Amino acid sequence: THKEPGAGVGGLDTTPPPAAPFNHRIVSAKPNQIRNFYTINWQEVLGGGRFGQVHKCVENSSGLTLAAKVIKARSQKEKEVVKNEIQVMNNLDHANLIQLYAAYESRNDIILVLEYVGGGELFDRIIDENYTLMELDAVVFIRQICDGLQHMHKMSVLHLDLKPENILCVSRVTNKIKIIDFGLARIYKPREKLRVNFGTPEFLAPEVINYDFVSFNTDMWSLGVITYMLLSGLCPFLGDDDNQTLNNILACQWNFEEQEFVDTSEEAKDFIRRLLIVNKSWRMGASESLRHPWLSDSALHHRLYTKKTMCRSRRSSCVPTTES
Ligand code: PIT
Repeated sequence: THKEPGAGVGGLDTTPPPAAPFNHRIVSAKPNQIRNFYTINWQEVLGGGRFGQVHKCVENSSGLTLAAKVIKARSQKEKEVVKNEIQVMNNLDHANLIQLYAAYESRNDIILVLEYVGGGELFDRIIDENYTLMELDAVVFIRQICDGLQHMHKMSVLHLDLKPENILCVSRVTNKIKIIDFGLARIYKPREKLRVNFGTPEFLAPEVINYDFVSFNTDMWSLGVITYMLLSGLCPFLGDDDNQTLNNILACQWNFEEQEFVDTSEEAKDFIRRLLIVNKSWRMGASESLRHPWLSDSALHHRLYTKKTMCRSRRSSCVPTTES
């Protein structure tokens, strides 16, 4: 069969995922009724997030398949939060970042019409017993997350809620991904502190727990946690309860002692060690991460390809907390 350029034998597939089937758009929330323009499939739920469900939908005029995220927002204050999300997405034109197509505002909610991606959450791949995840797959996933983060950070945007649930696979057969959920994202303001609801503490950076300044490298901590989870199926800081988890994070208490890491390359471990650091200014940035040998050394990638180093555990001890 025909091979894509960049996907040579034993080489790393570095081709970007398919772009959205529309040009980047500057969106504002329209007061029109969405059902005059789109047919939303209320039966088909693509995923749930903190603020509502995502459904498959079709634009009537073009036949384009899209995704509609319904966000409950009654008060003016709640609506402003969603409009911030729209503003952030207006700045982000990149194949690894889900694209916004339109937005509709009504009395009780704002509906975001988004690029459709049908491969499910990366989280489900981590825990899927039937899917053999290799270290080289993790390289391919993490590279793309870094590419997306590099673009966001270049545009001065912080994501601040990176976790495997917010990484979508383009399809079940390729390792292409797109980052979603910009509900907590914001333009970087030096000295800004962040108050977030402690829904899933496993992914929080120490500076977020401490209510200290957040920065680009706050996202890089999350990247370290995701990398650790992809390679092992384990959660680096998970304790017996939320309190213990938070303590583990603040004490930066984590290790590679689990048997899941026996075959993991030294480069992969070094990559994680340079991200899971309490002092955020010592962590690698997105561009630096892309230059790290684990993501850039083709000889290493060839070795991983021939050795077929598996990410050993298929089961994650990070059970997602059901979100309201
Ligand atoms: C899809 C498929 C899917 C989920 C989404 C899109 C969600 C996207 C999304 C959610 C957000 C946001 C931006 C994008 O701010 O399963 O095509 O909360």
